[in-house]
Amino acid sequence: MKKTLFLLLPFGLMLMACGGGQQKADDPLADSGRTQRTENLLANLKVLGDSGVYLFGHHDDTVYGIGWEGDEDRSDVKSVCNDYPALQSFDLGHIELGDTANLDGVSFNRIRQEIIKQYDLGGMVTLSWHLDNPLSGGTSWVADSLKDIEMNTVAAVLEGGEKHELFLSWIDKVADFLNSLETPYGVKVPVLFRPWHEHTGSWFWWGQNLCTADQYKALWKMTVNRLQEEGVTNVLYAYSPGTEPDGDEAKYLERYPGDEIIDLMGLDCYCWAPEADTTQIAQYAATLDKNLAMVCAVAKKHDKAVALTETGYECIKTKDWWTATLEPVLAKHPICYVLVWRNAYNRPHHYFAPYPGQQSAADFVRFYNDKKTLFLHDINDLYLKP
Ligand code: BMA
Repeated sequence: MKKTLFLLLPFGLMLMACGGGQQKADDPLADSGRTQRTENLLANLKVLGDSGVYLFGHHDDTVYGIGWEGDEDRSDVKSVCNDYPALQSFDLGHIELGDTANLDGVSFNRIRQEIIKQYDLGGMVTLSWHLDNPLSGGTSWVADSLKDIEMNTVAAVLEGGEKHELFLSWIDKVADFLNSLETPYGVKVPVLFRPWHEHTGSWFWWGQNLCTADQYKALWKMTVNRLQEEGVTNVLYAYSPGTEPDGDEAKYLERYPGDEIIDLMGLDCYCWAPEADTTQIAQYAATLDKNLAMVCAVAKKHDKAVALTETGYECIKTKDWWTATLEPVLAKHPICYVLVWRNAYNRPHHYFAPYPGQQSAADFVRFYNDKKTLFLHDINDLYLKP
């Protein structure tokens, strides 16, 4: 363990140790209607941001990586630095269809198992939802051939729309999954849900040019209301636009669904620079810096947690990207976590974390050893009151 922030054993593990796994844990609701542990997680995320340290996260970290798929207890990140990310991320895309596996082929049973395991270890989980298009039958992504239909999808799922009932049944499938995130000792596992992301661009059917601001906000309200009606008490909500607001607070907030809905404000920002293109890498760093400065200032005004909800350099084409590009920008902003996207087993050249032998692996270990980055060994429980 390189840095110790939280010293207590996870509550679940304590009960398992002394109760033989049979005893039910106390899982009280806070005044907000959410579980106390969910509120504690939010409070801890704010403390992290204010403390100048941040969790490191990786999407689909423990379910596949470069050259492997479905192994137990494996992670490309762990293979490089001997520690798991403090934050795990998974996607619920295709849960709405009633499928047993998500759009990237990971079974929902396995995702549930990984979420509960991560909770037992005191770490955090975030969930995205690349759901299909209920009107066109296409994917989350806008296809030119379907554009006319996709332009009307958000309107169609709102109250009065032709797909409203179908869509509520899709949200109910998400609710069933969230409600099923319960440990054997009866604790609902808190997670951060991040639907309707990158809406400031126009590549998803809920994107900027595909619906009005009011429709987008109504989509959020409908989602959260329905999940609440379905008894979901273990979820925090993240708002994560892309970089299109370009540092402009008003643009960032144009479609913000409201303080009563959102718990964490974020930003998705990627580096797609070709090999050795130092100019483009520097542009990424400048864009990240500018946007994070604005998002952190807005989050402070709204008293929200704040994070870099998605980032990464596809194929990590420079040896020192972690400590020369990413870390210096993150050090300037009070974020509570950074999440890099997946190491796809099914899509060549689509990876964002190092694996053994990858050219940035040694630099990633330096990033790991930096006092500001928190991995699983660095935290003990994000669900206890800070
Ligand atoms: C995208 C890509 C896709 C993937 C989707 C959901 O950014 O990684 O290949 O299907 O996320 O994980």
